[in-house]
Amino acid sequence: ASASDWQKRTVYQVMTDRFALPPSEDAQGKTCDASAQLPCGGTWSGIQNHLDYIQAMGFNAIWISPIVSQLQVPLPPPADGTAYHGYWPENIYALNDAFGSDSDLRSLINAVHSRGMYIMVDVVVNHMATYNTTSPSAAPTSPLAGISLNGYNPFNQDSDYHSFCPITDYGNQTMVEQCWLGSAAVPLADVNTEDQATVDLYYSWINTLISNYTFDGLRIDTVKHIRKSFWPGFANASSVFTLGEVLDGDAQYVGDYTNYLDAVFDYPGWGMILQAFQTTGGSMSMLAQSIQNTSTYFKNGGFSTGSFLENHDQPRFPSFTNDTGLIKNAIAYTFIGDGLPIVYEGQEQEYSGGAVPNNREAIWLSAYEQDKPLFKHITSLNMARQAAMNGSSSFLSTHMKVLSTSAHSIALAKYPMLASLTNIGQGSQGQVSVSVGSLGTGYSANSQLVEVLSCTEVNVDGSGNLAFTTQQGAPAVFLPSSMVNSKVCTNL
Ligand code: ABC
Ligand code: CA
Repeated sequence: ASASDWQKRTVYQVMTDRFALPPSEDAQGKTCDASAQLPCGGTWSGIQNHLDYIQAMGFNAIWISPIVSQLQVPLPPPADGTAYHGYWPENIYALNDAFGSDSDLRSLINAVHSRGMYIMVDVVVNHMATYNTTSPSAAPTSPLAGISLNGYNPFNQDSDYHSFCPITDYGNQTMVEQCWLGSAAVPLADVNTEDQATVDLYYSWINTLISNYTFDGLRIDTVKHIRKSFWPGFANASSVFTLGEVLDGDAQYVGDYTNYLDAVFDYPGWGMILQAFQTTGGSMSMLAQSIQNTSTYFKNGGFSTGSFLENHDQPRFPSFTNDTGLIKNAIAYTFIGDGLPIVYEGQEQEYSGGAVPNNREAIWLSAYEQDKPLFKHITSLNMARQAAMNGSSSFLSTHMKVLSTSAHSIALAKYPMLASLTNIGQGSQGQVSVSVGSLGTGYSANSQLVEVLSCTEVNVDGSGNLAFTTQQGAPAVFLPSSMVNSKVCTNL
């Protein structure tokens, strides 16, 4: 599937080891202590068995953890833990048998496709993970000292890697690209992607992987750690939508990568969402500025981004605040903009784990409860986005605009959707006051709207003013009444 196919979707991020146990073990109430960094037993068959849960929230795409065979470390594990997450490749031509068999994976992909959903696979091509047997407490001093490449496929020679050097200065781009991530105990041996044979090998690997399994898209790990000129050929060889991870807060730095891949995660915007909604003192004008930066520095502005509030690498949002007003606003932000909305498993359950590894709680511990407030909130946002898309053919090609900001609120329009977000907090009522007529939002005086999160009807007055009061610091998302069906609001 292409970038424009994906633009119509919303994505649920599945961390395979933590989402669902295989059907035979599902009811056994197995525990999972995220802090132990050990495999908890989630599998591809588990995901397949719980697609209803994901679809019930309105998602029509999933992103799964990397699928290839992983480095095994001795137990008890080193400080970095084990490869339960899938980001420690050792053999890129074999599947990770902890997640199931080849036929389990194919069965999952078929099940996803038969529901009309897409599946995105995560891939790691910057490094192979290694275990330093000689001095796991000290940094390696020479290339691959203490490391055996027995069993690696491919890249089982020292010469397949850049010479060892740790990344110590993220401001030095050559170092970022050619030195090594990871720790002394588990160095992530940096593949020599300057070598043309290695480049060709990766291009052919991704081409085969995609055609063999019919994945619809790629989440690409560690994009800033390989030279930019590597990426267009890789993306072409995959022939599907590419969404890259460039972990940096600078919009200009991150945005340039959209000239090499279809899209990148909106890490700069994420930082601004955090500052805006983490407390009742966040700045709305800084958030507005970041929207401006996205339009300046990203190819097609926000259209070339993946929009997220949480992922498996960052502390969960409710670890910063338990104010449900703030949490709902921050989640809403990811659904009303130009980027591809992505929700990390567990957000719907209001999981609140802090930094890695505590942000990787098993979802089965929630019993896949569908009555939770955030499960319903996310469902409403998915339904509203779908209704906007169905209601107006221009929704997907219209850039979100900032209408106004005030101390505690920001009004945003992406016709036919109009939103007002606030960081006033759950203890307060919010006053929405927007003049719609003069702003090119597509609304006019006397329009009949529905605020779709509370399912309340509201009319724009004769002079084009929209006034609305939100309760408990909630966000407000409006659509024209004519577009609101019973999937969005059962009472209407
Ligand atoms: C494990 C343990 C951790 C332990 C670590 C040493 O070992 O879990 O508790 O601290 C995988 C696993 C991790 C594992 C690592 C290392 O491998 O998931 O659990 O950590 O073994 C991607 C993936 C990530 C994955 C890998 C490796 C890469 O999403 O899940 O990790 O395949 C860098 C990379 C980024 C990478 C990330 C983990 O490391 O660039 O691709 N993520 C600065 C740098 C970033 C850097 C980041 C690290 O620090 O600029 O490049 O990310 O925290 C902002 C700034 C940013 C700044 C941040 C901290 O602040 O703008 O620039 O980022 O404001
Ligand atoms: Ca590299």
